Amino acid sequence: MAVKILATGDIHLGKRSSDVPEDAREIATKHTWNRMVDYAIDTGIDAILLSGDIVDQDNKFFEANKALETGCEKLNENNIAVCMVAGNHDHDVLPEVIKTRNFNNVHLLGTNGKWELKTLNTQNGGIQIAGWSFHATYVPFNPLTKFNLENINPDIPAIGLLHADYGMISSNYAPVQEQDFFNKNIDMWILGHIHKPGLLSDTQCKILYPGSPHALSSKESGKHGPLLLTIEGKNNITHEWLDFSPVRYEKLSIDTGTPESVNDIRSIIVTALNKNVGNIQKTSPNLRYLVYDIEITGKFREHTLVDSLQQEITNEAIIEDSNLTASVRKLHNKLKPAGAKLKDLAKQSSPAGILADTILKLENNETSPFIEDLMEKWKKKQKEVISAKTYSTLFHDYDPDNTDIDNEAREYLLETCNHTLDALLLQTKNAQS
Ligand SMILES: [Mn+2]
Repeated sequence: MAVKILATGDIHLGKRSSDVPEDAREIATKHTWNRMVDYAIDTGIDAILLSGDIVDQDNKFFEANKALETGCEKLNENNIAVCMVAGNHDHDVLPEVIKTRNFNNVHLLGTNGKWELKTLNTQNGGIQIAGWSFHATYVPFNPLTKFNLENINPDIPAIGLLHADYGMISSNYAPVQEQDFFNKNIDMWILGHIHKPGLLSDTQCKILYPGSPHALSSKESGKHGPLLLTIEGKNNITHEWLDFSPVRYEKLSIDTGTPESVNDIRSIIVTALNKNVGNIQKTSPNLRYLVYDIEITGKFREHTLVDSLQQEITNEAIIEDSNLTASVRKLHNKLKPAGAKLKDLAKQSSPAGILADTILKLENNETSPFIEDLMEKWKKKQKEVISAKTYSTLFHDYDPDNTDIDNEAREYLLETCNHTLDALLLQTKNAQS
């Protein structure tokens, strides 16, 4: 029989998904943790592996601790082993939780800055788990340079657990690179820290980010859930992602063509949304909330009219049935002014000409002193807003390390330039007529 394992990281127990109704029970990350525990018991999983940031020490501490403790208790009673390492968000609290109850089957590996190896003898075969835990919020060095486990049995499958910033030369969160994982006698590495799931390498050994099993914000788009590993032997470990997150964030780009009216745009959006929701529902029947970031492209006469549509569409749920609520978090207006010949306009030195030139440059990822100046101003303002006490609750999830600020600035500028050019051309037209 094969050894079956559930692996995940970054559950951030205590947190809730953003941009969904506050009162919904499923939006708390403990919901997905509980589901993992039940799934493990119901389907005969041999072990659960957790790669750090399981608990979020800044959020609902007691809820988080209780959920982890109750889950571990159930797993322990059912003889399902749990191996975990700590990350930057739970280096403090994880050892506390583990110490208080001291379950036989629950192991926190690699505390005190030392790599640790644990052999699990499951009823379906033995596996070795190597792990290293964060001991502080910041780990500005590569923990793999300290890897010194020499007692790994080369005949038994071995899995490594590490919270780390993959592909980085320098980082405050354990910078590691592909080759650092090689020649360690480990068959598969399960990493934590980055919430986007993915297979990072499959050359010498498999390296994976399971990602957050419960999508927390629009930055974590697409399918999210724990990894199911099936281990038939050292060179035969397969993985698949289970679709567990009750919340899913999606990005959707809709080409509206050359719509005649705002009503046209609205109906094109609703049709596209319905189709997309239908497709996702087919593969994810347990999904409860679907939150969209939509961008619309095409050519339209009166840009300003789209403002009210933006408000309207983001204000209420678009689809709401007993199982699923679909809503739009943001509608990015990427419509271009209809009738404006940007290349011709860009040759003029008029305000409209400067705007047209700026739009073309932003679209082609080029820059100019004007764009640089605007970007600097935008970034400065953005910083002020984010650090302002008044807005602190709005930005408590804001992670500057995980935000492409230049890209955000450019997108904002492009939208605003199109908007302004459209208004300007409309004014000129009205003045002439
Ligand atoms: Mn982390």
